[in-house]
Amino acid sequence: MAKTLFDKHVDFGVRQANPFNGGPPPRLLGQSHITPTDLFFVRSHGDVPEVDADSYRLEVNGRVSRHLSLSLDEIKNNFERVAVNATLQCAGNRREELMAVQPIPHELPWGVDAISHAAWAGVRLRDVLAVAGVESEAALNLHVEFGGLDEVERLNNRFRYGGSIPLAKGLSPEVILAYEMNGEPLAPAHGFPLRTIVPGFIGARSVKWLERITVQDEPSHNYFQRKAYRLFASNARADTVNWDNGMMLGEMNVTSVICSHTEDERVGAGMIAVQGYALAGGGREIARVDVSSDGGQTWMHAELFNDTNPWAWTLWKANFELEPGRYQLVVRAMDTSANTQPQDISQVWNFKGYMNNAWHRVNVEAR
Ligand SMILES: Nc1nc2c(c(=O)[nH]1)N[C@H]1C(S)=C(S)[C@@H](COP(=O)(O)O)O[C@H]1N2
Ligand SMILES: [Mo]
Repeated sequence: MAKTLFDKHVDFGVRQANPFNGGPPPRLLGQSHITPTDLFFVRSHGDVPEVDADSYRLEVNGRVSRHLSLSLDEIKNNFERVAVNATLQCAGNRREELMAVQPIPHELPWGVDAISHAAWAGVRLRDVLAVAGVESEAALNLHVEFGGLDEVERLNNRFRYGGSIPLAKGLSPEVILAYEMNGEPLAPAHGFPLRTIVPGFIGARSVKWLERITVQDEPSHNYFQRKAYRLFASNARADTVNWDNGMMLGEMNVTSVICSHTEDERVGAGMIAVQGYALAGGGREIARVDVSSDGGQTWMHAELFNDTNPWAWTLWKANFELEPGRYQLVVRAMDTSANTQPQDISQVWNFKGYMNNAWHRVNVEAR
């Protein structure tokens, strides 16, 4: 089949060519539990760096008792290979809906497409840290920073992409340094030759083109940890913001989305199948998905498709019998901690446009 930039599917929705960003058409996204690599969304803040696998080295430093410098072969041969199926979602997923509430300049208007699910394989971060002399007793209040090889320009500075997670999360077995995605070496756009996968956290912490791991006392001082990917109150604005007041984002919140239908779509009257995805953050799972065809006045339970993996999204489906007329389809989910989604999108607006998990609504007309 024909391919486009970076070997993506012909129907891949390119949102920006430089740096390359895009996602799959929602209808295709909701169809398979594993997102094929050529449809998997791409979120890159800088250009894709060209990395020579033969001379590549991963540095491990900071509060470790042994500094490491590992080649790709050493990583593959000296550590146990583990497989983790995990969903990545950008904190900016569904920003487009927030932008309709109030403009959010200079940010990508993601629809429901900044999310995908893959079968990753690599080595556990904690196994690498153990060789560097970091044990779980060290975890209290420490952080592990990931540095990427790609360069970004923000606020008149050029620097490399980076971010961090609490070391306690980093020592958890699901956090891996991945060299494989869906059975193949990582594609250049997805972080070749090595990236972190931090299941349950916002996508920003799954750092691509990983060159450095640093154990340290504080969260990363990188722009993407200290300014971007923070959640601010709804009255904060870009020009007056005190960046320290934002909440550093880590675990995702519970969300659900309709993928089978788009706004103002016309459908044939009769039986329609409404489908989509739901995702819980942290190690939580989706407990229930409710779907409505009357704007949220009455609800039915969707059928759930999941492989009982807490790091994976849940696909769902609900059938409705529609007479000719106008309908508002709505979905909302509940996770295993009984967290639910806010009803009103204006409640979740923030000037960076992150973490929109309001009820997802799609208006359709049946004829
Ligand atoms: N080095 C590096 N890592 C990065 C990014 C980046 O720009 N540079 N983007 C992050 C963000 S914001 C997201 S949502 C995920 C997206 O991963 P994907 O492009 O494989 O879908 O990568 C993260 N890792
Ligand atoms: Mo992101």
